[in-house]
Amino acid sequence: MAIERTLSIIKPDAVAKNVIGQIYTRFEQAGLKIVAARMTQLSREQAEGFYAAHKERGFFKDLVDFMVSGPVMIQALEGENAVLKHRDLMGATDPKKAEKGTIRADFADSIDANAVHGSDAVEAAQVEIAYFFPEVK
Ligand code: RTP
Ligand code: MG
Repeated sequence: MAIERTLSIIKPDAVAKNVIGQIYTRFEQAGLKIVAARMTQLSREQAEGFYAAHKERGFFKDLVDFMVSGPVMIQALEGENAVLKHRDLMGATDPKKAEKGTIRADFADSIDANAVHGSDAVEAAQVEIAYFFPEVK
């Protein structure tokens, strides 16, 4: 299986709940290694640029408003099958539909405040990692 990298964001709701460590433990226990990390508060420009693929969607403004509402913890994760493995740890976008034991089932409150972001494909991960960690090769 291929060693991949994926971009992960612990969103403002989960940072506010003080569960960064619990989420990091899940990454580590799944064999995902943190290869870059930064806590920051996103500007509107950064959040809009990051979610540009969604800019025509009805939820875009709510998504950007939420992502700039407080600090986020951004990390690049590396490991076997990292993109899918991370998506499995996250659970479904809507926490009400997320499987028990996933990050969103355990820590998220709503489809807007859904605790984590994860790249959805290897190509997207490369773009997203370069967006936040241009120094990481
Ligand atoms: P993410 O990009 O944050 O990892 O989430 P995802 O792949 O599971 O979901 P995506 O379709 O990429 O949507 C990005 C974020 O937009 C919000 N959303 N709201 N109200 C809605 O119907 C709706 N759909 C999506 C969610 O917060 C989602 O994480
Ligand atoms: Mg997505």
